[in-house]
Amino acid sequence: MAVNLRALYAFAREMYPKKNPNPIQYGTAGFRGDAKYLDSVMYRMGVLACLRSRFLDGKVIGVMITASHNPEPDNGVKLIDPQGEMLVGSWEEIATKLVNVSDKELEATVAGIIEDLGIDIGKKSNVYVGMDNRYHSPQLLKAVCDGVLSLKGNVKEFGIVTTPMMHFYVVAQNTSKAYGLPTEEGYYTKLITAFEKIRGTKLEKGNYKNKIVFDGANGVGARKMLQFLKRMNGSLNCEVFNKGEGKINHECGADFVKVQQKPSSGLPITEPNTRCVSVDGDADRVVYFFTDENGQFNLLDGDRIATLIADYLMDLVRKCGLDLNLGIVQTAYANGASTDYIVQKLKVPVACVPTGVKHLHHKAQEYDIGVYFEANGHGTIVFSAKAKEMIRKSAETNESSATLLNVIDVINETVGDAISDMLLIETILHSKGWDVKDWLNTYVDLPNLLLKVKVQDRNCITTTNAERTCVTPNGLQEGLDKIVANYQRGRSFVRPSGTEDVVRVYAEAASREDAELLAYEVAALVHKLAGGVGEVPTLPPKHNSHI
Ligand code: G16
Repeated sequence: MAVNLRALYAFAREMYPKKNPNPIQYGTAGFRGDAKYLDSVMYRMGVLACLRSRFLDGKVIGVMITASHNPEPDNGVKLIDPQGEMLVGSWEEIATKLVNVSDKELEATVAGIIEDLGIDIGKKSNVYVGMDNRYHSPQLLKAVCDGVLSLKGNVKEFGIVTTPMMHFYVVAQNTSKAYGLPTEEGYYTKLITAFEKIRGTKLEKGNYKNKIVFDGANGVGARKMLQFLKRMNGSLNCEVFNKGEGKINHECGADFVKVQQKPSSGLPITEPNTRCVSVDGDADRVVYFFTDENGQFNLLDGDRIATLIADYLMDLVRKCGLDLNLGIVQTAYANGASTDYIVQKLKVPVACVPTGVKHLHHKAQEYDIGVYFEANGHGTIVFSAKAKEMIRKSAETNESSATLLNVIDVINETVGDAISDMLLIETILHSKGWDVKDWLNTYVDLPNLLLKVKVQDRNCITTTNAERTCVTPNGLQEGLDKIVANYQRGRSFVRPSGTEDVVRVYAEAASREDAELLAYEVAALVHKLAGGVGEVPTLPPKHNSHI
């Protein structure tokens, strides 16, 4: 097939000229930024996805247009590798190079990539594209498609989907449909069938009540949850709010609830202890929360989800009589109390890796059953091929193994999937006869706080030891250590965000007051040593938990 690389430059110059003068990086989860600069980035990612597919003998590569938890006016793009994983690290570097060259250099850069990697440009190329419901997404989707078409690749559009649905479609197609059908119906059918099989007809048990309130973050998750419910025949009693009437992620959604440590707005909750679930803008993260009879807000975040799931799975595996090892993967954001609980009570191996599900996913694959969750609610469970085979065989004679097989089908193993995670959590709470209070009672979180600090260049902060130790700028880690030493059970770390132009500061301590003091002391130090912009962060005068 003759592919004319000259067409690349013509397309770029006429339709998708590069407007952003500042360099942009493939970050924690792809490129993110103000949508007005992203046309050229999308076009070039279409080109790259096409090349990657050819490099991998025509395997389907996914492209998801979303800025996930970021507010408007941001948008972004993530590439999905054939097994539903995030794009491999070595291609992240290629992606960064490709989006930063000038329009004139595009043709030569693409020719260089083809030559360096020995890509056979005559091979087939297949790219799947989907988008969230931000108003600029359709225009950006067209740019991705044009990128693929300019290299004569095949492109299939999936319209408005959640990020995990795109991951599902990619792996379903690449496994010749063994994972499921690569369609919206295929996705719903797989998850709902498994969920309803486990749940049976008795919808309430012990303290478990079949009633949840769903906060859709005004994103795509709300629409898809409504589609789930249409097909569920009442097996889950769920009311959906923040369906798109307001701005995406604005005062709602999983990130807001986790960071602000308060309920989303737009949820008419009158009954105390109502089980509420919040997803983010593209529905790849989930957290639970409730307000008790004393008006106290309680958060059940990714750490709680990981421990609940690990406990349930270990019990089930024991009943199956199978010799399978299970491990949990966390990041530095994991609450110290959750890690203690995993080590001391669950007695499960626990690993700590840098932020980003791409890191957690790979580590989790080292176990027969790997449970990974970031504290922000982003995560899933992966089962090795060996584990699945053993469970499948055992299911012929063992009822628990048959249940475990269905549990595997409720899970979207490719990446964090807020709705799939929620169905699994509901399955577990139902099976244990638990409500949110029983779940909360498993351990007591250390009070904690997350702050953002604006600096001139966040990349001046570099870290090691799974982001728990700061390498540069000079003196920051030493200063941080001195501050932390003054707090009982104090722990703090700083790192540059890979999705927003900020430095993140995390702090936890024995009391809420101390956690807040510690966070602001560290934030002020970052501001001083890392080129802070604007006011020095200071503790608000009447500090409470809703900072
Ligand atoms: C993305 C990543 C997550 C990460 C989050 C925040 O989430 O997929 O793994 O925890 O960004 O990253 P950072 O602290 O580097 O900004 P999402 O939901 O925005 O795609």
